[in-house]
Amino acid sequence: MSATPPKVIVVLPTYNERENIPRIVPALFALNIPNLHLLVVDDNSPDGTGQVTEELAEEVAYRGRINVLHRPEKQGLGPAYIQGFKRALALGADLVIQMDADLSHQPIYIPQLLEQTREYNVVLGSRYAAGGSVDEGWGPLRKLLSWWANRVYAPAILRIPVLDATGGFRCYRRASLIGIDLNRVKANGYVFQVEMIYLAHRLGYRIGEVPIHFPDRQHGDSKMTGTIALEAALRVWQIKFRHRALKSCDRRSTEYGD
Ligand SMILES: Nc1nc2c(ncn2[C@@H]2O[C@H](COP(=O)(O)OP(=O)(O)O)[C@@H](O)[C@H]2O)c(=O)[nH]1
Ligand SMILES: [Mg+2]
Repeated sequence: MSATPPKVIVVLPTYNERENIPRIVPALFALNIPNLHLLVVDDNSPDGTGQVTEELAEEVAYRGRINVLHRPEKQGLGPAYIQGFKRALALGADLVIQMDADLSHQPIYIPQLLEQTREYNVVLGSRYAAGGSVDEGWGPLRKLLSWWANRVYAPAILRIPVLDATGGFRCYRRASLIGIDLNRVKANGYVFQVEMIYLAHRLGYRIGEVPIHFPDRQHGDSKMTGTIALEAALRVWQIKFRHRALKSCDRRSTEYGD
């Protein structure tokens, strides 16, 4: 008799990713990870991503393993993730993976992320850990800014021992997603990732990093702009002042209601 493997749910936020969904879905299930499920969180993408995903979910190979959470409109990454994480927990996830739909986060790293959850409560796919890298096409300025934001700016202000605080390729153990208390998270844009990792650190969770290569998306458009990046940089201070007094004893202990 073998024990049931942990239930793994990949939460994938999408906005106009109709070309990428039919690429990432087979790549995820080709990993052959037992008990792996997918939850797509679509903000009513005008390009019909939600519908494309529903059709894939009906295919025999994936039936019963793909859920789609349809949100009425584009409300930013933070609220999409929070609703998606709560749904994943309600569906019984033991481990929750978050990643972008555009294949910049390559499914091949998922086994390593899962493996590291034996030791860590939260595991990051890390572009800036030793052995990690970003797309060869990035110009020197973009490379420098991203490296500086992740390796210098965010760790210095927040005092977190993390080399890729803005990355969105992660795996959380169930207990840490509850303990963090998602109702504390206020960020709705890209700084959401930073707020989550700061909360995890303040609450005493162990954070591990797996080096990844991060290629640029080949299909569809990035929603990132210079203004968004600047706003995120300033909001790091807000995050610090909001949560700096938290300690391990402030972990949430009860499940979320629906
Ligand atoms: N549901 C939802 N997904 C979003 C939103 N904004 C971005 N995304 C998705 O989040 C992921 C990361 O966005 P992307 O534009 O690739 O950001 P970049 O990688 O920083 O350029 C992709 O899968 C997007 O489709 C949003 O407002 N709502
Ligand atoms: Mg992207």
